[in-house]
Amino acid sequence: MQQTMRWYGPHDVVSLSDIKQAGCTGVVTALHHIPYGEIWPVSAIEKRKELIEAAGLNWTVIESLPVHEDIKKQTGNWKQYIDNYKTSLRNVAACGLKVVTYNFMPILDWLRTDVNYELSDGSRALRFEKSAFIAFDLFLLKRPNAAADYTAEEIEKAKAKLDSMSEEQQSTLFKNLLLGLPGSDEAFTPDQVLSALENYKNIGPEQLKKHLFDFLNEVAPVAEECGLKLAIHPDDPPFSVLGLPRVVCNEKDLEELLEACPSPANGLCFCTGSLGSIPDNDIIRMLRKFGTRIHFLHLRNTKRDSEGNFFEADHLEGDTDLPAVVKEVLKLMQQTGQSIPMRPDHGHQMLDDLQKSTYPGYSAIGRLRGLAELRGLEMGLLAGM
Ligand code: DNO
Repeated sequence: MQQTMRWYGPHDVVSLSDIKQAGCTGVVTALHHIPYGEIWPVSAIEKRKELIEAAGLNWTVIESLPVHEDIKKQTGNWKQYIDNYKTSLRNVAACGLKVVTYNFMPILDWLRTDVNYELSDGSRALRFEKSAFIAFDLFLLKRPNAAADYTAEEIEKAKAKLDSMSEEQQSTLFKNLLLGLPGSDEAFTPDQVLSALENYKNIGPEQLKKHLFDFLNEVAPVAEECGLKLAIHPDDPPFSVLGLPRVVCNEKDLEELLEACPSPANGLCFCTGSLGSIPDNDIIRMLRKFGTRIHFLHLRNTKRDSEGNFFEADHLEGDTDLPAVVKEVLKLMQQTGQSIPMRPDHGHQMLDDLQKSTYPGYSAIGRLRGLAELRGLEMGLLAGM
């Protein structure tokens, strides 16, 4: 596997040199300063690429080339935004890039109720706690009609959760769930989220799927023509949140999206962490099934409980059998003769990371630990193959 780490750009506390020292050959990054929907100009792509190459690394994957909200809703200037997306694809291909990650989650990206969950060894992880999330939705965000989405028992538990929290804990919960989109330091305001939610009130999952497939059938031919692979990231967590449709959650969703646009350029960012956070997803089966359409791998693990809560476990622990995953990936790469780029996904905040402020999940040492374990695993398995 091509070993990479995510780098948020020149202002990232984790530097290119840190990433190089972690043993990566490349980075995964994006031009986060360009507003969603605007064209990525060749000059800006080249400039970023030169910076990365000067540090002795490759720009292996773009994560992400974001999809404008108008495309997801098919409102406003969505056609123009699709044209812009195609131009950006041509521009990144002209600069020699090969893989483009994106997602189709309405409004928000990944969501966690706790970004500082203390593990027994003193390190800190990201966690999703269902009752805390419902408490946020009902009592802090106060989404209209939210109660209709939950059972009486869920509401009661959420109320008890809220009552057990100090004011400070409630405000931290609120802040965690309104964190800005990846790479942005600006949080959402509650009003922004509530009015954005209002715009989705007539868009159900079937409609959103149709919009996704329409988008793919427009952009995948361009990607194919210019030698790019598209890699959609699954929804995280992989279920509906705040009444929003989420349509990239499970085997059926992935199967439908690959069939709806059969171009080999239309593929997946196979994230074992997102997909593995619900028990219905059989990760190994999905890997076997979608193998040649997997263009990028996010390797991490989660530990679920019976209530639907989960936290991010060490990379080789948790509910997903990562050794079995890596073994399957190695077999796949032997069959295709292609090396798939991967990154250890979120890492724990540990050792000196605990004193630093990084994007939640993106500390240096925790990810280095994940990467080193995965690298050792790969080498060990290859030796026996
Ligand atoms: C979370 C990441 C996601 C991912 C996007 C892809 O840490 O895996 O934010 O980058 O969903 O567009």
